[in-house]
Amino acid sequence: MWASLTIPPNASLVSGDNPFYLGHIVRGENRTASWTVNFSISGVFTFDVNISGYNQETDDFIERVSDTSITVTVLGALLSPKNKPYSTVDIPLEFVVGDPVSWIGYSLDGTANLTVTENTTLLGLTEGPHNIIVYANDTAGKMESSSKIFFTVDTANPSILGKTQTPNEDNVQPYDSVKVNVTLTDDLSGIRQATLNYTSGNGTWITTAMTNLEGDIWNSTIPPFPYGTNITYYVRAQDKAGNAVTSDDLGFTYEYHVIPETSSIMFMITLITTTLLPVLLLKIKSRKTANTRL
Ligand SMILES: [Ca+2]
Repeated sequence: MWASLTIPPNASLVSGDNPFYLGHIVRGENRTASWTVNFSISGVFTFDVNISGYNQETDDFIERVSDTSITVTVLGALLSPKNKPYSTVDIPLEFVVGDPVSWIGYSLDGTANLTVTENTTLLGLTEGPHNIIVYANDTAGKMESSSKIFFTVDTANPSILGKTQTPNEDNVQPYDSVKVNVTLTDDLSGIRQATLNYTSGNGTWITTAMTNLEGDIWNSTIPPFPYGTNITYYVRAQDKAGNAVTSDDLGFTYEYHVIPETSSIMFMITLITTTLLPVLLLKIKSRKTANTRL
C-alpha cells in the first residue's frame, strides 16, 4: 500500500517520502506514514491523504482519500535579538507577525510574559548571558512561540595581558623578522580578531592580522627593516561583541631600533678576547714555569 500527501499552497514538504510506501498490510493492522511540512503563512490547511494498493485476496485496486484540517498560526519572525553577543545594554526587540494576532508578548530569561504591541527596546540589560522567547496568540486564542534566542551582553573591552617579541627589543638586526606574541583574553564573548599595527616613522601605518596560535596567544610578524630604523607598533584586539582596545589605550608602548649587523660580530670578538685571553696568558705562564725547571 502507498500513502501520498497533497501539499497545500504556502506549505512545503521538509521530510518524509511522498508517496510513502506502507508495505503489505493485513486486515486490522495499522501502519504509519509521517511527513514534516513547513508553513509560510497562517491559516486553516487541509491535507488530502491518498491511500492506494491492491487487495491481496481479491486483487481489487483500493483507493481511499481522507482529508484532515489543521489550523496553523505563523508568528512570523523574531528579528532582534539574534543568537550573538551585543556590546550595548539596550537591545531592540523586533519581530514581524504573519497574520492578525490577538496578543504578543515575550519572556526574558524565563520571567513572566510581558505584553508588547509593537517593536520596542529591551532596556538596561545586565552584563552576561540572556535568553528570550516571543509569543503570539492568533485570533482564535491559540498560542505560538518563537524559538528561544540566546544572546550575551558584553560591554567590557578585551584585555592585553602580555607581549613578547623575538628577537628582543635590543637585538633586532637588519634582515631579522620580528615575531610578536601577545596574550589576549575576553571573559564574556571571547576574542574575535586582533591586528598588529606598525610604522617605521614615515607616517604610514601597516596593519597585519594576528593569528591565534594556541589558547590566548596571538601572533604576527614585522618584516625586516634597514639598520637605524625605529619601529613603533601596537596591538588592537576586538571581542565578538565588537568592543575593541589597543595596547596604546592600556598605556603600553612597543618599539625597537634596528641595530647594525656587525654588532653581533663585535660581540663575538669581545667574547673571544675576554675568554681566550686568560687561557693564553695561563699557557704562557705555564711554559715559563716549565722553562725555569729546565
Ligand atoms: Ca568583552
